[in-house]
Amino acid sequence: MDSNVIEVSTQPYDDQKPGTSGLRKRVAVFQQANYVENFIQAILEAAQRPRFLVVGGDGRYYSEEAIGKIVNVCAANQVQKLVVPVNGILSTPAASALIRSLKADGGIILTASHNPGGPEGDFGIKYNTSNGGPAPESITNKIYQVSKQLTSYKSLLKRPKIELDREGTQQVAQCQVVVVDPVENYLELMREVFDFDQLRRLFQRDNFQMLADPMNGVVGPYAKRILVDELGAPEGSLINATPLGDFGGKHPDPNLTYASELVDQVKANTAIKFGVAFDGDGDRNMILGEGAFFVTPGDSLAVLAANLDKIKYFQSRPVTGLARSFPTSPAIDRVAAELQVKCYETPTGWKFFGNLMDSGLMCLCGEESFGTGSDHIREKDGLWACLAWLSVMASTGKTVKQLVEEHWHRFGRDYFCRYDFEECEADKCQVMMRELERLLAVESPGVGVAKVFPLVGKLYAQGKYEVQETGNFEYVDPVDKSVSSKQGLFVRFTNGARIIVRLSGTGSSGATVRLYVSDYSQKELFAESREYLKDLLEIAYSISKLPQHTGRDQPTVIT
Ligand code: VG1
Ligand code: CO
Repeated sequence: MDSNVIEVSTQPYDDQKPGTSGLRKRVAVFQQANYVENFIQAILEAAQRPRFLVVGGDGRYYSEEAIGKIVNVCAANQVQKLVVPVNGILSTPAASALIRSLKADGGIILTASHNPGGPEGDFGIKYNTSNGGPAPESITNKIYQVSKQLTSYKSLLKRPKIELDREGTQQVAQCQVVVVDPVENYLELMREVFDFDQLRRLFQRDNFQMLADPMNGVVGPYAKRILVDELGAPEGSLINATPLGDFGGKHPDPNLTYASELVDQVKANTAIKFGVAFDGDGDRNMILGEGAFFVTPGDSLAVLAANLDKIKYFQSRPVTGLARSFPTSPAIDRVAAELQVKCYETPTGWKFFGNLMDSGLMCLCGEESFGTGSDHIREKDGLWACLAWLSVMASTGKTVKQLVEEHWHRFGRDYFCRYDFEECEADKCQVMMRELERLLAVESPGVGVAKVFPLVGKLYAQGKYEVQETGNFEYVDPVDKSVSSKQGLFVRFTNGARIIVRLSGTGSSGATVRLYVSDYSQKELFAESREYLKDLLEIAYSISKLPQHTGRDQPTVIT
């Protein structure tokens, strides 16, 4: 072994199991002795010793310390090249783009996405593979296995100090650390995907103004460079555009609750025709029209799917297929049917889209959790969604509201609502899920004996809803045939309405229950969403006994 490298003995931690999108915990957890080093050692071993990695993140509190530790462990493990953005700040989509364009073996992304940051907040580490996408379950499971058995990690004898405040190359033992501009590569990609001249003309129109809110997350510098410097939006088009380690004390989650500053400003100023907010690491987006007209993520995805011909990137390639996560509203399925392409239904989490894209089966996908993206990279992409909407508006001359309402007239409307019950007691949620599983996804009592589904055929809300099917969602990856089971308990009704209950895999303390309901109408297009879904929400409460189990009868966040 290299005389500069030592083995540091360590105790394994038993909680380093990556969730929906990497390992996310309170900062204090990551600050424990060797916690970061152990996890990085486990990644490098599980990912079969990558040689060239991109390392960066949303700039949240503890990022710089973590990057120092990562450089040390990587250099000691014979990683030969690390590309790090200035100040370690790199949006998740930009990281995906950079891994792909540099042909790196993968990337280590430091983010807890939309979770609050700061000393009391969350931190996170996620591994992405050479396609630029989150590591599949086969790798994340292995990381967890390795982490539980780890007795030592490799370190340089002399822990390195690296300068992240400017571009340049530094040598750390055998490893070359290259500090790069965080935006440049991503900007180049956006230039290929969108018609920047067309977007510039949109910003020159007298009657067009937009407001973008990066919520003090990583998107600030990207929005400034692309929207303002390149496309000519006035400086005042951005709020909260400086990345802050604690997001200014805010919860950087772009929804109607946490992005209320944007909502209020767009509502108050009718000159603003388009509003958009991004999450901490820049992969989520919320779209608003004039008067803060809210576009649900499911509708946003469907409208974009129906308008892909307005986006330069898609003008030279066929629409191969579409996809959405299981709980996402089926609005996009109706567009797929019209385009005569398949719409894949995957479990929650972007990692399930990668194989479909890599195999050319699908090129546009999204999740109900404000995630939209295409196969230009392998992560969801907030700024891409913003530029995609602007392109559709520029090309059609229509407002956000017109685009959405015309879509409903054409395809019918999918009403969707998600209730989040955050930080519930974990034990009680486990009991609820177990009981619900017994009711909805009964195991067969024995070989050759048919399963019994007690709710099937039952009528609810004076016969308005009849249960057609219940179960726990299971996904077989069409490419590698891997099976992911228990991805969400569901009740499907004969009219297509659905109720889904699952536990979040991104929280850092307690348990978060997510309840999703959706229904569809071809005739009633303008009802208030929660009103339209009132009966279903009541049915969901009564079947799941959620209030009795969790002691909550009101969600913390409604989408
Ligand atoms: C949530 C969302 C999921 C999303 C994930 C990561 O997961 O529901 O759709 O992919 O966050 O998003 P969960 O397990 O808490 O429901 V992000 O912006 O953190 O990368
Ligand atoms: Co995110």
